[in-house]
Amino acid sequence: MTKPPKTAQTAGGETHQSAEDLGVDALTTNHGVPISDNQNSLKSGTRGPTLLEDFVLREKIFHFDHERIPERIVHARGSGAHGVFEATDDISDLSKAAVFTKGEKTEVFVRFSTVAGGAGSVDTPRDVRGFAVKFYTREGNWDLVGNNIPVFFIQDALKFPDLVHAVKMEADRGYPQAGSAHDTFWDWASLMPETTHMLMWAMSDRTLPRSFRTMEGFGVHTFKLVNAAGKASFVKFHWKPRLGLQSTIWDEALKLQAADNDYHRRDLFEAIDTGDYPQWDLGIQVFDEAFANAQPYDVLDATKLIPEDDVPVRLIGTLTLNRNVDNFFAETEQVAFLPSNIPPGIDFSNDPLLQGRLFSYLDTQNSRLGTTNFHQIPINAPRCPFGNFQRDGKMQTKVPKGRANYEPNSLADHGEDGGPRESPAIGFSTVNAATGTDESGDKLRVRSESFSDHYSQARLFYRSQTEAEQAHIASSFVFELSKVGLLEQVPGRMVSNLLNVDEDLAKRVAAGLNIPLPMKAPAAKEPIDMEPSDALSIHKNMKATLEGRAVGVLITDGTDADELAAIVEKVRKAKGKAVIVAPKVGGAKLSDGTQQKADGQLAGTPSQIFDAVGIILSEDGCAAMLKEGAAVEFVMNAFGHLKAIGANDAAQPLLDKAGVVPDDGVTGLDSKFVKAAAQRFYAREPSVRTLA
Ligand code: HDE
Repeated sequence: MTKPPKTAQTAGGETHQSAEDLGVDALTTNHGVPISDNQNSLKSGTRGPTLLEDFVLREKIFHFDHERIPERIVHARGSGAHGVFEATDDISDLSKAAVFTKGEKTEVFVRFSTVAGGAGSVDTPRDVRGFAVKFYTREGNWDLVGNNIPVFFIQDALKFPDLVHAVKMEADRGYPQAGSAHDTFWDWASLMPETTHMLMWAMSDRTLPRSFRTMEGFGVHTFKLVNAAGKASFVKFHWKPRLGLQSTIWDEALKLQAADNDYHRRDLFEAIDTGDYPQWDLGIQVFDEAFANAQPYDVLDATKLIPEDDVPVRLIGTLTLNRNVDNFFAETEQVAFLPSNIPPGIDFSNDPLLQGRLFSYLDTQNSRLGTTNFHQIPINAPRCPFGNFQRDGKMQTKVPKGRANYEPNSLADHGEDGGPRESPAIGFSTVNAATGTDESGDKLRVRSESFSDHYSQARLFYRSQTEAEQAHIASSFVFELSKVGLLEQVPGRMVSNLLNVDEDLAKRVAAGLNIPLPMKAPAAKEPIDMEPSDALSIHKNMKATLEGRAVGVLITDGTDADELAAIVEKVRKAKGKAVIVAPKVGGAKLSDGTQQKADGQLAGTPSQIFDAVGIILSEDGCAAMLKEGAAVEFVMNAFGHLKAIGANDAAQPLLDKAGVVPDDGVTGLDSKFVKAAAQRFYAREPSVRTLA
């Protein structure tokens, strides 16, 4: 809070007391004038009109009226956190960037986001997640502005506004607020075969992450690393979550929207707040031009990935998020990521999507943050010294001294400060290595022939999934295309594209929609079969650990105190979080007469927010729960969402009423439960819902 000046002597010699002298933090106007009354506006008489003279009122309302800034055109809803990146491997042979010096610790700020929804939308729609990292390196900021999917919908930046218009709420009706299950998205996507690969990812459980902490991140584009000798290599960046991959399933994601709109934001904040710091390893796939030229796809095409089996991911550092923001607006809202922020040692490739981004982000910050001086906002300012001759502009907060605002200058010859100078030895210089593309310089509005295969990698993705994952993909296409209302031509057109990916998938989707199988769409280039890759599956990259997972334990009056204590201890020992749920938040009276407080009230703490549930009831408690819809749903949804259920004998009638059928995931409260709680039981799924 701004403090008014200290005690001062007036010309007449009397002393004025400041608020500080009175031992209070004075509330002042923005210009430092102490405010005596923050409850009442200035009126003419006790019941008269408010006076224009009231500068306290006017300033307060004026500022309030302008508290909001335009939300991001995409990725409006996000959650951010501070952290540190530590380089753990020596890659000086590949890059001279200081951020990669083994042992170097660099401060970072990370913002995760959904793409289509507005800032106030929900956390769990089916949507791509942004994974943007700002490294405040000692050679300037490096912003790796990626997503949780390694490829993108389009190949050329010119199509981005069309993609975004099609996926965001429809222009006339203003809905849906988030998510792609509507006419205009599928109309556009089905007319754009290059979207097919990313659509496979979007329709998979990748777009339903369990937590930001359990998703991968990708730089998407091919970048370059440049070493001290100026030698360039191609590189793809990956973030690998230490907790392994985990996703929810669609019914659960839908129910999470009802249970907690802030599910991911809360999860991230609470994890950091309790010292359970999320971590990712930074991985690189490095390759040279000879490799690039030998692939059946173009490494400059952002709709293509490089299979990890072809170029293994090498881990070179660790990201730890260890501090929540102090203020959401000042930090998470005002952070401005720029893919064009890049330090010496890293460089761009000619990916036409990346090239377009280099302009867009700088431009958008001006309309969002209102000034070209947005880099001076604390969350955006480099941590290393920085300076140049750019001057003035709105919201200029720096007060440069002297006359040096141009370059070259000879002011130093005159004993004045001449200002900073360019430094060829350490400064960023664009690497001139060939990139395998036509760089003849002819002006051509074309798409390279090498970008024309839209289906091989979509097929690769589908065929790399487990059976359960394939069923989820087919079912998502059915769900989304079933939401296409007025444009009857769209679902068939989409299925005709899918016939190029995999005939079985196309048939499943057509059957799920109950439409005839259309003719295969002509492909610009016939797809080829690529070797399936385990890295593309979530299920093959999950970790059977309770770390980062939460177990909801339902109790009632009469619950056995020892049984409860034992299960809480087991979960805690396995590094999980036990959350006690009871009909009343004040808790329940346990068998030993003690009052056990609850972490959540049953009606507001449904099982979809947990990874597994324990049900520990007394006989009377169970009888009461049989008449409690929220208790029946607690169990029924845990079962339907393929989670482990550990229950004591007295809870059996509730399990029966909820339709629980014994399987490996339904256990007693022994250590079998703790093991089961770290998994999902996908084999159960065909018995609880019809999948395409
Ligand atoms: Fe973005 N994107 N994007 N994007 N993007 C924005 O920048 C844009 C693309 C991504 O947490 C905007 O500051 C164009 C790919 C993330 O603040 C905007 C193109 C990838 C974020 C913009 C793309 C991304 C954004 C909106 C095609 C993954 C959120 C506000 C050429 C590699 C960053 C803003 C944050 C945000 C433009 C394509 C990721 C409008 C023109 C590909 C994670 O400038």
